[in-house]
Amino acid sequence: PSVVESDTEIEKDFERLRIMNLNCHLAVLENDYLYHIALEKSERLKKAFSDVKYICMGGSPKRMYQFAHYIKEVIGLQLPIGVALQNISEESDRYAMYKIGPVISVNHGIGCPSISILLNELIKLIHYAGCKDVTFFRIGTCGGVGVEPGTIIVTSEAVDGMFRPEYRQIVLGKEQVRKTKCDEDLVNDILEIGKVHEDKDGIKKVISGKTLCANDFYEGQGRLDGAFCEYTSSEKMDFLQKCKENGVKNIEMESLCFTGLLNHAKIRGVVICVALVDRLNGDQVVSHDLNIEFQERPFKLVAKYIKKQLEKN
Ligand code: R2B
Ligand code: URA
Repeated sequence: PSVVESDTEIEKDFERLRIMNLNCHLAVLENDYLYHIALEKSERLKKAFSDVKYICMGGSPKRMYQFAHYIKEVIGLQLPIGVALQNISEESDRYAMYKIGPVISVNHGIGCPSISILLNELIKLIHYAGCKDVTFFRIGTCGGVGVEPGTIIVTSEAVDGMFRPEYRQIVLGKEQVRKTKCDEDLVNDILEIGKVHEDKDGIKKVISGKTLCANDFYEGQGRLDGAFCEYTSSEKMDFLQKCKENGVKNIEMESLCFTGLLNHAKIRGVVICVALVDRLNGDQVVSHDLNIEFQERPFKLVAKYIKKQLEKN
């Protein structure tokens, strides 16, 4: 291409980035290695990922491998004979990522720093690949607040430990604040699917409410069973009661960053978590078969949504 043409391309790219509140420096970055997912800005990347519409994220690599297989069956995607689902990011050994037609299934690890790195690289990936109208899902687990274990909570808004609906990050010595609402239409669509399929197809109760996002599993979530605890059992219960009064239905560890970054980039996203425990009744999460069945519930809900959307288009 002539210099004039490529200058125009850079200008267009700059404008696209600016509109999405993304980093305009990316427009002039010749090489970009997405280190933690082991992918590189290239024509090859564009070809391989331009059809992506849904990015499903969850904590554990094993669960997201299972989700990849599950969604493959639900949307009826056929792989060529002898070809298995491959972990695209195997080389990085940080995240495990699978592509199933227009769907990406990827694990984000635990906590905001871990999901933040992945979101940065995925947002760059969909920008470089020129993907349109991408929807992000976090399908995870949580502790419920006054909800029965097995209930699915669709986050309306994420709040921090002070009940502020804000994702705060220190950038260059200053606090940067981003809003943390989930996409309202998307929340309602998911709730509607929940209503239609309640008690059928392995989907049980689906509710919506605020999600408290903590930076820790133990003290950060007011547990009495961590290595550290400098509060009483009744102080813990007072706090959980306060959560309830503030409309908090569940506690987990990534929703602030997930909603904060996606909102800022004007990308649609929703957090859907299954409660493994009701924190009003205890702290211990035990691993048992029922837990595995619980963890499949958000899969089923999201798969139904994706299938329905694909059938529409
Ligand atoms: C839910 O479960 C994990 C902690 O056990 C964490 O990633 C979360 O948000
Ligand atoms: N994940 C959390 O962060 N908290 C819980 O109580 C359960 C799962």
